[in-house]
Amino acid sequence: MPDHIQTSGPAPTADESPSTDHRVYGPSSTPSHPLATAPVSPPPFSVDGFVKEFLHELNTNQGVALSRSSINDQYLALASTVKNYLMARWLETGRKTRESQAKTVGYLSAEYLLGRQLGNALLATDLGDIAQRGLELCGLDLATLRAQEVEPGLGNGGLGRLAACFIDSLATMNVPCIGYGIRYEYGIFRQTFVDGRQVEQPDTWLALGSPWEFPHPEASVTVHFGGHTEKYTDAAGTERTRWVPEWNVLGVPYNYMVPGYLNGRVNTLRLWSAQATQAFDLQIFNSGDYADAVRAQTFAENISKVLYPEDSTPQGKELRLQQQYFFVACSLRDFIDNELEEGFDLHRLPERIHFQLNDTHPVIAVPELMRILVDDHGFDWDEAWEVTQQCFAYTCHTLLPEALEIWSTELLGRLLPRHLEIIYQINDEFLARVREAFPGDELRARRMSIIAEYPSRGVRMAYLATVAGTKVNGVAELHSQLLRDKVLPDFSELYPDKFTNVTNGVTPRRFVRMANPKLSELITDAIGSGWVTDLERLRELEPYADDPEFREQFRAAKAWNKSRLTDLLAQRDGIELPDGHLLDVMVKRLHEYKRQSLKLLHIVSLYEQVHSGAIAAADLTPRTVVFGAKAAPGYKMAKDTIHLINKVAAIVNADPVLEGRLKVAFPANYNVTLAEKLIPAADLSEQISLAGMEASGTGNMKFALNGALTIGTDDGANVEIRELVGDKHFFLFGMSEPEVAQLGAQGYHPGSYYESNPRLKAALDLIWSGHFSDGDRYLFDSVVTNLVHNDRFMVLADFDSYLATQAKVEEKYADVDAWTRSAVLNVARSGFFSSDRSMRDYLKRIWHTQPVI
Ligand code: 26W
Repeated sequence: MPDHIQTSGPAPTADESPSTDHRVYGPSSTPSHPLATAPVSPPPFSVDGFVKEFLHELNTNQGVALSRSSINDQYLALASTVKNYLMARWLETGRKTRESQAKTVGYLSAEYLLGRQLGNALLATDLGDIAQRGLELCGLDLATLRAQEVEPGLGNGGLGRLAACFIDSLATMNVPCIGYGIRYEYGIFRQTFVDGRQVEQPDTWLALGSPWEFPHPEASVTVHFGGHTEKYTDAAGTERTRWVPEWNVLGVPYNYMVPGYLNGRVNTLRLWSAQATQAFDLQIFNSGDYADAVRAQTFAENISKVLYPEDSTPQGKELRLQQQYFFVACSLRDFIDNELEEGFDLHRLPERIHFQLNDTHPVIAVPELMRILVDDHGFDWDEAWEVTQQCFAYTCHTLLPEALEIWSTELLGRLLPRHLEIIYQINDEFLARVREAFPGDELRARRMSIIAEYPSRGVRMAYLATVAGTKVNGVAELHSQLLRDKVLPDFSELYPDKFTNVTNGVTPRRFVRMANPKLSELITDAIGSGWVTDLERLRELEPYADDPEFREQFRAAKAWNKSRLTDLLAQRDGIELPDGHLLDVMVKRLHEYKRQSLKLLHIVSLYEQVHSGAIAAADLTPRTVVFGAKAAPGYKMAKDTIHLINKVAAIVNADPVLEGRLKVAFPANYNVTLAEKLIPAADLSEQISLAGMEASGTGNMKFALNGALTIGTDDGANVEIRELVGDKHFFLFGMSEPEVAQLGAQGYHPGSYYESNPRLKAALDLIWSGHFSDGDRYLFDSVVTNLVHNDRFMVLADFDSYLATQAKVEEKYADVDAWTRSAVLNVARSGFFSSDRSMRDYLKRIWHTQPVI
């Protein structure tokens, strides 16, 4: 911490300083001009109205004439035009929510994987056709302008995308919600491949302007860090504690629209950006040490500089904790100061807000609310705890023990000394309760303590969230069961009613209606358009599975999506997608538990079997395997696996024997925008994680809803997909979770599978031989050795079952009608996996609030 962080400067005089009391709203006297009192109205919903608005934005906002406008100018003007159609709704939503004093959902998430905004805004306002026509009349092409948008990649994977789907659903369901998060200057890295290796590039998503955000510096929040605490006696003679922080930063809110689908509601996503409280130290500057003069600024702004690209193993970095506390402190202050009426009695806070903790990342919000209530609002401890316990609920998104955050008491004590004190007091009272419930069971008390003593003293954030939250939920039935039985058994025993499940879901607006227009049209022609906001209506498609005409059109839609993908990958990655291939797709973060290596062993084995003459290339079902996966930069095994996949692809794709039979494609930089083109084109969805490892998965849902068949283990939400679509329409393979547990318990020896399975051995040996690495036997030695001698995620144990099931896939794919029938039934029976249904579950079981019509 630089020694000269500004805590307070000379106050500028009244006449030269803008008012900072942003809570003074509205004109100082009664407006008389009719327009000043008229409700804000959107531009005319017509082609002419649209063109007029667009040209106005281009000329006045972009400051260019159409004839001199760049594509980026045109895109920014288009974005502003669509925003203007949404603005009236946004303002009206704000007014209605404030007036209704309804309970709001505060979604606290360190990540939001939003995807491109323009297409979704056009869908929500039904402006698509008008915009298309209006732009044509201006000599412009909507698709070209849509392609100009850089997606905000403010998340790593599943957790971040789920947050984006959830806030879309809440807006569409007319539920008051504020999404709170961090406006990273750099989101998830842009992935490039150099000689098949992942190379990360910074994500400069803001470089060409970000038209969808509204900064409100006047509503900034000062966030404190460091320092110490001191006791004092207040006027009433009560002993109190004050925090004397050492440094602070400014949190500047950026508001983003979250438009509901065709319902006139626009909720808000408020992302915080860190700025120095004093941008620039003039004295130091004048003393000539320019670098030092701005050190404070850079230090402060580092807090929201970049997203941590890890999605499983926390690095325990101080900056990460600063990020977590920064956005949580801003959000709580913002809600209490700006969303509640002046003088609102905070004892009633639970009537107005329920904060959902998106994993452990925002859990520091619990001691922060206690600090605000006790230190700032004079509550006594029990009063404050009574309120705090009703304001939070916690969603766990993982089963990997190493993904559960534990913050060292050393770091917490240094950065947030008051919060550590509060956590200790919460823990003391909690352990007293445990000892009361389980007298004499000190081992249990030690096991359940929020403070871990071993290997070093740390705060178990998942335990703190469980103790403080009203509810704890997993994100799929199996996951929630494992949370109760294996991850938090002691807590499930102490608080049986606290544990619940809410199976994940995805928004049908972006991942069906927008991403798959051909299929959407077909569905709407058959059952009407109600399915977009009531996805269970897809059930009405079941009879059409037996309708040859419908199946034909269904195949035509899939073929259209495939040709659209072919064009995209050719232009984007120089990848040629062969025609008429079974499109076998595996897209998700690269992680050993997700077992991309199992998919790779399938490919290598097919290659080896053909070259050893065991099978004829001609007997292979023409298949293209498409991978999409980013690896956390520090995750070596994941990066080596990416390298190996690309090296195998190069050999397979250049092999004349396999020409037209087997192809491997690995487009770089898998993100939401690519997913929207890839998923609708897929035939086969790879969901092959080791049972008991994938909390839920959400890609699996998107594939099923877009008519791909799943090959998968009974893991996460795969179980519920299989139960709903039916065994005949799902390719189940591998061990179940209990079988995995049993094999693990009895001792798993991957080497024995290697030795006893010739086909498996041949495939592994081929990699080991250097065949895919120009003869270099060492390049991928670590990958193969890890599988044969360690194999934590039992790839070798599930190999046979996987390959046998892939053979069933080929068999079924040969029966076009049977395949299509199953694909239609997957769509028809996957309505449950709408994030609207997930929201209904949260509203009913956890948030106890309802839509405001
Ligand atoms: C601190 C590092 C870190 C960062 C992110 C640890 C863990 C995470 C996330 C919880 C990882 C994640 O994205 N989990 C995924 O969440 C999805 C939404 O619930 C699930 O569908 C996936 O199964 C789960 O892996």
